[in-house]
Amino acid sequence: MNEPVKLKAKDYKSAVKPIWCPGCGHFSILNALTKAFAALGIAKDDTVLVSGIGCSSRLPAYVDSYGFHGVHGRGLAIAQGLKVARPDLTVIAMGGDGDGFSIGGNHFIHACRRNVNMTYIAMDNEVYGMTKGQASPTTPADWDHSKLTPHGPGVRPFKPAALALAAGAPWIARGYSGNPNQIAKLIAEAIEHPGFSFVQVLSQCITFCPEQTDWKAIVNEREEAPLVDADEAAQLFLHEDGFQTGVLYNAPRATWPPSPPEPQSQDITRGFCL
Ligand SMILES: Cc1ncc(C[n+]2csc(CCOP(=O)(O)OP(=O)(O)O)c2C)c(N)n1
Ligand code: SF4
Repeated sequence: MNEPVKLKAKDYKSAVKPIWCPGCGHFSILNALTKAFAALGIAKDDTVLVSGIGCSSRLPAYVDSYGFHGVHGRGLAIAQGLKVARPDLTVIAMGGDGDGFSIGGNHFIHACRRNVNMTYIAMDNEVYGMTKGQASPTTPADWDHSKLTPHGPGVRPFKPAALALAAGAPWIARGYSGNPNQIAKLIAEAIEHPGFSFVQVLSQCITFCPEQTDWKAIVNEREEAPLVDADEAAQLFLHEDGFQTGVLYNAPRATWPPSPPEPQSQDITRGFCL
């Protein structure tokens, strides 16, 4: 990481005021991200936030760093390319569950597999908020609030942590928008992790899923240390309820691209007849 700077969380906010609905969970993630930046002393000029499209993907506009509001589902592709070209930068991609697990699902699994040294924050409200409340890949099968799926989508929701693990993600965490201090810690750890770090944040959409205020009673902080064994993590991610928070899995592995080999000193006399 580059030389730390001394700034307060509020110094990382841009002049653009968020247009999220009052009570939207995404506010917490914005606050947590700027807190994490202040804690790590992140230099604004060395930081790039990349997003797709959605309410969540508006976030880079609200932070005073470099930003790229990309194309729906393609934030991770842009972010990985950027990090490979400019490994000196702190690169963070973000977006919603629709953006990341539906149209961007392919990029998500390959980003986990590739393991470029960057962070991805999935702002998961289990719904397409921006387009007025359709079911997403993480919507419960019986969620019957949308006219498009009056009896619920009827399809088993994705388990993002299990998917990330199966695809090879070396570092997996989960936060909740009701606990911004915890999200700030998770994001700071994610940035410091030497590889692809995936933070799923359960972020309530108060407008289309007001019932998500009930999450407060269900979410629980995992007390155990992060798992390092992939088999144990698979057991956890396949069988848990999806509401445990904290760093859940931490098993660093070689990043991509591999470091170029050190230049070898060459014996220039070889091959010459002296
Ligand atoms: C290629 C393309 N397809 C569809 C859309 C329409 N669209 C915009 S945002 C969005 C879903 C956003 O949902 P999510 O990513 O979960 O974020 P949220 O708004 O809930 O934060 C969709 C389908 C689009 N902009 N581009
Ligand atoms: S529609 Fe939902 S996700 Fe979008 S700003 Fe409003 S509360 Fe947030």
